[in-house]
Amino acid sequence: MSKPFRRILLTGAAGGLGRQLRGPVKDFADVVRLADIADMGEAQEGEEIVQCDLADRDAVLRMCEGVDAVLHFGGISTETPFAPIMNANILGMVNLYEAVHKHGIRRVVFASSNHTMGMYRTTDMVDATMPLRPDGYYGVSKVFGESLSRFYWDRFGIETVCIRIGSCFPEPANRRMLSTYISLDDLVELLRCSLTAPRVGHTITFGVSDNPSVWWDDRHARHLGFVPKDNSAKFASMFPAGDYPPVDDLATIYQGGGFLYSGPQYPQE
Ligand code: NAI
Ligand code: 15L
Repeated sequence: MSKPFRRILLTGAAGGLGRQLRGPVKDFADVVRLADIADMGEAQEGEEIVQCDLADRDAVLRMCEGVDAVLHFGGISTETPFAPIMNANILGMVNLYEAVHKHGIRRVVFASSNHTMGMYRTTDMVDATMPLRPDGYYGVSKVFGESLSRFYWDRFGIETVCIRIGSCFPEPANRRMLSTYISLDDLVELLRCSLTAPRVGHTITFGVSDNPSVWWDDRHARHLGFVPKDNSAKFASMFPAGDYPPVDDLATIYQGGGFLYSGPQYPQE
C-alpha cells in the first residue's frame, strides 16, 4: 500500500519517544529522516540520519531539505535552567519554522506538552480555547512553540497540529499519570491522524488515552478523527487514592504535578 508521504522528518529521534517512534513512523513515509543532536546509531532501511543542533540555523535549514512533513519531537523535555530551553525550544523552533517555510513544507506536528497549562488545578476541565497557563520555563517554551506555529499558519498557511502530550511512558509513574497517560499506540495513531487529516489549519489537541479520570476536553480537535483505544484503568491499583500526597501539596493541586517544584522557585539564592 502506498504511504502518505515520500519523506518525513522526525526530530528528537534519539530521545525516549523518538527511539520508540522510529519503527512505527515508517508507515507514514517511504523515507524517514531521523534527526537529533545526540547519536542515533546507524541508518536502517528507509532511514536517513542527520545529527543536528536545533539552535544551529544553517544545520536546521539543511535538515529540512527535501522533507514533506515534520514530526517535531526534538528539544529539552523537562524543566531545566532557561539557557538550554531557550536554545533548543525557542531558538530551535524559530530555526525550524524558518526552514519549513523556505523549503515549502506544508505540515508540522509539534510535540507540545500538558505543561502549557500546568497551572490549572486538577479539579479544572481544560479545553483548547482556554488561556494558556504554563507551569515553568519548559511550559513557557511550549507556549512559544504553539504561538509561533499559529503565526506561520495565519501568515503563511503552514499547517501545524500541536499535541499537548500528557505522559507517554510504558506505564504511569504516579497517581497523577492515571489522568495524563497516553499509550505509545495511541500516540502513534494520533500522529497518523495529525499527518493525514485533510485540513488541520492550526489545531491544538490533547495527547491522552481514554482514561477514567480526565482533565482535558478535546472537542475542538474532533476533525482529526483520533479515537484512543487504550486507557490507564489497568494501572489504577498501583496508586491507591489513600497513598496520594496531602491536599496542600502543589503537585496534587496543579495539573503540572512535580514540575511545580522543579521550575523557578522564589526567593532565589
Ligand atoms: P527526550 O528528552 O527523551 O528526547 C528529546 C530529544 O531531543 C533528545 O534525544 C535530545 O538529544 C534532543 N535534543 C535536545 N536538545 C536538542 C537540540 N538543541 N538539538 C537537537 N536535538 C535536541 O524527551 P521525550 O520524552 O522523548 O519527548 C519528546 C518530545 O515530546 C519533547 O519535545 C517533549 O517536550 C515532548 N513531550 C513528551 C512527553 C512524554 O510523556 N514523554 C510529554 C509531553 C511532551
Ligand atoms: C512532559 O512534557 C515531559 O516531556 C515528560 O517527560 C513528562 O514529564 C510529561 O510532561 C508529564 O507531565 O508527565
